[in-house]
Amino acid sequence: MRTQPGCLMEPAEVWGARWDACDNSLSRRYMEVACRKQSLVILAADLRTMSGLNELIDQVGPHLAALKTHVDLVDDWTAKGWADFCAKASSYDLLLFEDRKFADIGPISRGQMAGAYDIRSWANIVTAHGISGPDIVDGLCAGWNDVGREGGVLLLAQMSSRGNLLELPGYTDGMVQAGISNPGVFGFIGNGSSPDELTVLRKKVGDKKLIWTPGVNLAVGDGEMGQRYGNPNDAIQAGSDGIIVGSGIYKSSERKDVAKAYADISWQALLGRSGQ
Ligand code: S5P
Repeated sequence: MRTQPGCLMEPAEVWGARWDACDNSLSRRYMEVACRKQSLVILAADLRTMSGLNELIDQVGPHLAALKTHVDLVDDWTAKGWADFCAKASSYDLLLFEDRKFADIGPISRGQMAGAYDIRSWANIVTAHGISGPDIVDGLCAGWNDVGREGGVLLLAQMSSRGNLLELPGYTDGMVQAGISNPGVFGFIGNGSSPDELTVLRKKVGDKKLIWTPGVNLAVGDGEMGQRYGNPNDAIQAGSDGIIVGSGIYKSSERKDVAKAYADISWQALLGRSGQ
């Protein structure tokens, strides 16, 4: 197998069983990007102006593996401004992940991939809740198919926020069962604030799907309005394949250095894991 440019190790060697078992083409793309960038950091770019977003990505883009957006947060959104921003993200070798948290029935979710934001045309990955049943994944994939593209769905199996109802008995199991055999499922969202919960989720999921985790910050503990944070190294060690970090990076006065610190921690944790 060919070594990725800039990567000193083969993705298969670094990712081990995850690389061999994954059944969604984007999952391998992500694992390759992570090796090239030596980072498992997905930036939650939760800023509300296009200039702020562009400045942020220029500051930290080299240290990221993917970019997570909330397109409906942006006050001065325009189609042209967004297209330029997506092109900039691609120039930093980043997969684009719109955290839309779709939740409706399949046909409506398909339509919501279009609309004013036309998510299907630029996002590689989207999030979805499984509350409406497993067909939402097919609806979202049909949305990409409508414009001749392919993408992957991240199903929310756990959440990082206090008191969330995904903690009710049976929900996480149901979500994993619904998604584990669907090739349109890129992976699952797990609770980055709890290594114990992540260990349990990884056992349920096995190696076939990725787990990405929000609720990660170097300052562990309670955040604003019910958010909870765990340590990035602990999350990767417990089985997360990507740490979603927002305010831990964009609220820092040293964004570049902090992004690099998260990248280094995540990469070293992955290397430690593959050596186990
Ligand atoms: O359970 C979740 C799922 C998600 S996708 N908890 C979360 O916080 N998120 C998202 O991760 C949330 O929408 C936000 O964009 C990001 C966390 O941001 P931070 O500033 O707390 O790191």
